Amino acid sequence: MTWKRGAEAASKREPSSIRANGSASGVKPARLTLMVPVRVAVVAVSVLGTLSVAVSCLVPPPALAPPPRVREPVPVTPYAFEVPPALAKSTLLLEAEAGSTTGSIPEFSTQLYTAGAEASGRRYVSLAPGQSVTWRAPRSADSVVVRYSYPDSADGRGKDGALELRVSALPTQRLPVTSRFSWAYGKPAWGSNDVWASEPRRGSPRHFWDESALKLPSAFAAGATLTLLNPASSEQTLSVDFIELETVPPELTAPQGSLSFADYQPAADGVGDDTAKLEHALADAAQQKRVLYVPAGTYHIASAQMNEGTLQGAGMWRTRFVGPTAQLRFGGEPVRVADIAIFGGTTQRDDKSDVGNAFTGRPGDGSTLERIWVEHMKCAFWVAKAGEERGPTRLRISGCRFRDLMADAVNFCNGTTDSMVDNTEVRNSGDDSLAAWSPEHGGPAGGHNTFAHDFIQSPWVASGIALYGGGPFRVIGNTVQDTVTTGSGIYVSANFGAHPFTGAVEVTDNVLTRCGAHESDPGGPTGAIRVLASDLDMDAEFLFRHDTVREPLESAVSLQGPRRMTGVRFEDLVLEGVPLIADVRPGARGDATFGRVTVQGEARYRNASQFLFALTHE
Ligand SMILES: [Ca+2]
Repeated sequence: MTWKRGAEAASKREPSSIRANGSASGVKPARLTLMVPVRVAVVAVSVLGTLSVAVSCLVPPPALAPPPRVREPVPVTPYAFEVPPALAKSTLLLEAEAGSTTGSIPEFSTQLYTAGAEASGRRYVSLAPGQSVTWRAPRSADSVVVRYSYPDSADGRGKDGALELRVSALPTQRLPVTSRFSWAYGKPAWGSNDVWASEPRRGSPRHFWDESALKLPSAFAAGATLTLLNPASSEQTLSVDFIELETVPPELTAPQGSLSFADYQPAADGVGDDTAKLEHALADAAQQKRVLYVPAGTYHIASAQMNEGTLQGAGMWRTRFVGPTAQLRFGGEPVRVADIAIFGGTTQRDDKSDVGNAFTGRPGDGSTLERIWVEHMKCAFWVAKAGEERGPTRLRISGCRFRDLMADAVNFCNGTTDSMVDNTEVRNSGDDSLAAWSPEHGGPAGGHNTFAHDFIQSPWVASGIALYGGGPFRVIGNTVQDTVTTGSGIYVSANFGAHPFTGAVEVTDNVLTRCGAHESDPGGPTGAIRVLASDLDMDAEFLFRHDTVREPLESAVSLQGPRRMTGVRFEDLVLEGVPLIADVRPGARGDATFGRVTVQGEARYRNASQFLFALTHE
């Protein structure tokens, strides 16, 4: 989320025990009288901590806890999109720590402000000059992506270097690396035009990692040896998180009857500005009702207007738009954009501007973004502008990869409805990877939105998938790994000035590995799944079904108030390496039910708000 945490969010109702208990909101005196001993009791439970919690698992909820509400079935309203099947991943990821290395491998760590906390698997390889890491390729490929951390310059502006890649008989390949797009410092100033400091002296380093992609001159076979070397001539010790192998799909040729961007004689060298020519070509193609085909090449653009029609590239490895402000700006009519990459140059997070987002504006109803690779931007797509544009309906984002961002990858905002992100990879986003936020100031609530079969890794701030009001929603078959801070794998939250939740929120068949956070905002440890009723009561159908939680940083599930939540149900949870199944935070109100939890090893429930919260496990 970009500016919801800023001035906008700060002006909203701050969750406080005074307000929650009614003394600031005109609740009848009789209720106040009741609340006084309850508040004392909650404090006592908090002090007693684990011991009191263990007892709470063995006895029925105290008489003061409200019984779970018997709910009427929620009417089922059809979604515009069927949930598609999960597509096979085209990439194979090999962790550096699983290779053989002449370097060193730091211990597993989730300690904030360390590179380990933000690494895949929380481990990586550190390579001094002359050191290397080697893998045996389990399959053939002709391209690599390496996730690395390169030391920042003393002035924070960043510096460049290179790794060497040696693959079987191929000539040694040079893989450029840089620290320009990673590294953020200090306390974030949410909502400002410069959220993170780039000055290393501010301390508290974050966002250590970046990626470098390289297409090789030819393929290597399964069993080939891949060695990544920090050259002896380097003066830097750097870190490698993983290498990813992929066979680049064949070049897509021009669709029959299409208009070719080549006819507009673009510079296509990544240097000369092609913005005006692209806008011209897009307008011509739309007017002629033809597809605009953009051949393989690198095109330097700024913000380019695309009002309607289709932009078809030759493939996300082949047709690449670049530039510090590279962007496609939509104008309200339906669009289709497919098989391109947009690589920006965003090094700071500006919460007051949509410059630095790969896509902006409002696409028309029924628009699609397919197989698009976005890197080094603020957001891939923050949909529509609050107060100016209502989000579209039936927007589908499919088969994309959004990596190395300063904020959310996708936010279905401002009343976006009946839309879906599916089979999309998000890595290293600087805020929620995929979110649906329905701010009251942004118009009507959004709903009937779906996140399905997405693969999310290492958001360096916030959550993998986050829902903020509105509904109904489906969150189905997604994978989230390695959240770091103020975040969960899946977060369902009534805050940030959102509309109330309505309808059914179905969270099904997701796998959350090493998710949650040791601390969060609002405070406290955070579960791999988090339900937060901080600003509004949550009175809808929240059904979590057959989700798998592995090795969370804290608990599998955390439930937090101070507003009331009802209708929260977990069924068929599968838990591995989870000592704490549910963590009901002090002051939480409402109820939740856990049915058929499968646990490997010992696990327990903790209810630190047992006088206000009914926790039932069947
Ligand atoms: Ca790793």
